[in-house]
Amino acid sequence: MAIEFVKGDITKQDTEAIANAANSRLAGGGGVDGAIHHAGGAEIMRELKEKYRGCSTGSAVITGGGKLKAKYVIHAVGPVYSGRASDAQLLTSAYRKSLELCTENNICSVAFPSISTGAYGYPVREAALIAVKTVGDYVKTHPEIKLVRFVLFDDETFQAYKEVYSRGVMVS
Ligand code: AR6
Repeated sequence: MAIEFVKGDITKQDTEAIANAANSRLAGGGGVDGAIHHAGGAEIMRELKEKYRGCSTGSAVITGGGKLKAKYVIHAVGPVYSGRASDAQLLTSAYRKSLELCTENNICSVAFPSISTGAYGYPVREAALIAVKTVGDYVKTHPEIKLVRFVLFDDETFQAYKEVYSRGVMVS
């Protein structure tokens, strides 16, 4: 099992699935969401509209990957940061549900962006702690997941995730 951290663009990843930082209307938008729909083509939105009527915050749904290298896209909906305790629960649950979808669909490798830390305003270090801990906890009991790669877009986010990981936060 490997957890990797790379600085880069999630749309270019060759993992079996990539996760999207979506909104609860599954309507597309800016940031990672815009980049994924742009690179993956209209097929992804078509499938979303056909199969789902939105997705609650803290949950996730799955579609094919369209023109992406990844075979699947997991559309995870993180919380808009509010400063309340529920933020952490909802962010944890968005990662956890995404990982459960991997297990259910026999997906062994998945790439995640830093969910909620762009337009949704979640402080990066707090979000990194949650992301790395939730992934670490899940893979401990789910050996079917062989690779989780965090793909971080900017230097500050990349450094925050690496630092959290190197401090051993995932070893609980
Ligand atoms: N690859 C990897 N990371 C990226 C990419 C990319 N191509 N592009 C941006 N990021 P955001 P959120 C980083 O705003 O906060 C959308 O409009 C970005 O720098 O994409 O969960 C949706 O439709 C940041 O570090 O997601 C929702 O309405 C991180 O990805 C809303 O934004 C997340 O930023 C979701 O907001």
